[in-house]
Amino acid sequence: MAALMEYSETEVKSPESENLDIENGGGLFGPDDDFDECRPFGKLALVSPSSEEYELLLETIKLRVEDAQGETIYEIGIGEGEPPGLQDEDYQASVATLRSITEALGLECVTLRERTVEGGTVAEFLLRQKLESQDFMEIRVAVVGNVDAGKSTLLGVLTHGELDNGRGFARQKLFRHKHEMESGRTSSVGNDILGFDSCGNVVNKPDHGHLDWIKICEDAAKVITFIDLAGHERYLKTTVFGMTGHAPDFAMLMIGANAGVIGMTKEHLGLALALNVPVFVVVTKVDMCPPNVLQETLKLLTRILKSPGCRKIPVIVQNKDDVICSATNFTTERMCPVFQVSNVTGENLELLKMFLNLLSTRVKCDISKPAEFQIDDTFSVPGVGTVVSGTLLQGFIKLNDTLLLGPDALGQFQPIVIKSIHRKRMPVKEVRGGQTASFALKKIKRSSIRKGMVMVSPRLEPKACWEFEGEILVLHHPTTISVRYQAMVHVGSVRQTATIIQMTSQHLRTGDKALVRFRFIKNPEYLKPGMRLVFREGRTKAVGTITNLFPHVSAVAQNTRQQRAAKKAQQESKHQLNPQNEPQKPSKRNRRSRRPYNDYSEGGKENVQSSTPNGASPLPTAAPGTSSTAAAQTPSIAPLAAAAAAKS
Ligand SMILES: Nc1nc2c(ncn2[C@@H]2O[C@H](COP(=O)(O)OP(=O)(O)OP(=O)(O)O)[C@@H](O)[C@H]2O)c(=O)[nH]1
Ligand SMILES: [Mg+2]
Repeated sequence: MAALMEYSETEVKSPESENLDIENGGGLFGPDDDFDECRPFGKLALVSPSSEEYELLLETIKLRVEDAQGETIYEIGIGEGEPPGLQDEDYQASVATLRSITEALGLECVTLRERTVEGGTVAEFLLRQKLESQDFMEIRVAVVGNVDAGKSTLLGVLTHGELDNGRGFARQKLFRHKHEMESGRTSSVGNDILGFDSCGNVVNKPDHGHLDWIKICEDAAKVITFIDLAGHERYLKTTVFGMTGHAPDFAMLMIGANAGVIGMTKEHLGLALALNVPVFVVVTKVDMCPPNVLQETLKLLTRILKSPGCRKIPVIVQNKDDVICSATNFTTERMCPVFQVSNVTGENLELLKMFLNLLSTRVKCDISKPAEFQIDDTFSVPGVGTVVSGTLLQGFIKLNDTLLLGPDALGQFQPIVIKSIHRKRMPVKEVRGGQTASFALKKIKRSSIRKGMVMVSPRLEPKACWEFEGEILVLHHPTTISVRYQAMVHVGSVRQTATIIQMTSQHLRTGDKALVRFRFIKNPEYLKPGMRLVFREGRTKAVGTITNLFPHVSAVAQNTRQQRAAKKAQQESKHQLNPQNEPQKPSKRNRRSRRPYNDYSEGGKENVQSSTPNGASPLPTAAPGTSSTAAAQTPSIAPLAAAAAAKS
């Protein structure tokens, strides 16, 4: 992620000079920031409120808890423009009022810390909704970092409560495949959960190394789902899918203290930044790292985080106070807490657990909107049938609901009934926006469902699209990107090769921005404007946002067997190569003789054919007197340019 990660030495201040004022949120918050909204009343507000004031306080706390999806951190003894601290009597009265309010609202009230300052006592309390045993808050944390950083090991240690031996003991519980066991390398998207009860205690109790997820979910008020990703470059495609398709709330970037910021570390950090996922860093293996090497690692990390490409404020977490401050201010996205732990000795793991317990959902999902569920995996369960798993992005789904599943290869959606619902292996009756779930579906074969499909409420009248427009920034490309360039597009759980069919610049180089129109090569997809996208192929990377969709016009046979056969016959008769932007897989024969994507020598150009669903050319019509081939070679960028100009 060159453009993102480039950092200039001159911009960077030494870590010592950046001694952050953690107590005051590291100087993060200007007067206009949300931070002040936390204290709309003076510091004496809770001392002896009138009944009106009491009602107002109750309403404010209720709103704050609802806003943060079920919990908030409340401070006592701090008021705007007043010196912090309450005298003992006032402090006790304030705590009593707070407890009475939390009781009335059905909240658990846990003291996080009490500090003595000049004006008296200041304290923070965690207010967390008491939930029924079936219900729990859910936070997803994607775990990224270079190979061997200790990602799977840390998750094994956190979720199973047993320390590692430094030789791969703890990670074994995380592996999904035999080859992962043998090589010790994660290659897929793994999952494990860590539950906290309403008082913040870990509820994971492994039984002979086995974790009972249902028991954890029943006992927990909050469940952290870790998405264990692969560090090896070879599995980057899967790691990007884990970051885009599993909708993480946070990214935990892991760095081996002795190895430092190497390999895929910057790549993964850049990915999290590009997707606007707040990052915190965990430096592992501090037990086996000489102090000077650890200092070097931290110094380089600090430098990278502060660089113009990242614009983060690193906070080295050393004690509980730092944890509370960084957790309270973490959602601002700019703050980046850095932990230093050992999976072998257990050093600082308690601080990390405390931080995880205080994380709260960053995205507010509207459950009043029509349901929209993105599928990230499919299974065939003996005795149950087809099961799909994924994230409910908005709305509400309950048992026996009928949703629309799609789009299929023709861009169509079919009604489907929800047979059963599971959240973290626990059978439930309903699932709300922001939660992950698995659904058993009636009368459908697993083979007809692919990752990237959605299940949505019929109220949405979903439309699939072959083409979409995105505003993209090229983070890295060795040469130039031009029209007809193909690469893998990741948007949510959609992962498919797409061709650039138009763009506002003739060529794009590293660091360039443009409005680009893409076309999927295989299937139409369900997308929405505003979604973040990653566009990559080898070392080429671009990120951006979807700005416009061009819906699939009609269900005219796009990829039917007959059409494929007809096209194949036509191609064979002409002994031509299959064009690169056809919305279908080339035949095996053509795949063998396929030329590189960027080989646009004459023969290739001549093969450009119309490929829109309704048979119209996806490119602008040729001006009178020019052949359609010529038009295809030099597509007009006028419509996009006009759109760009209008936008600016
Ligand atoms: N001494 C020591 N060894 C550790 C620590 N954490 C992990 N290890 C060891 O480091 C090795 C690599 O750990 P993994 O958990 O497999 O690393 P990973 O980041 O999951 O690697 P990939 O899945 O391949 O990306 C294992 O042998 C662990 O036992 C630690 O804190 N101290
Ligand atoms: Mg691993």
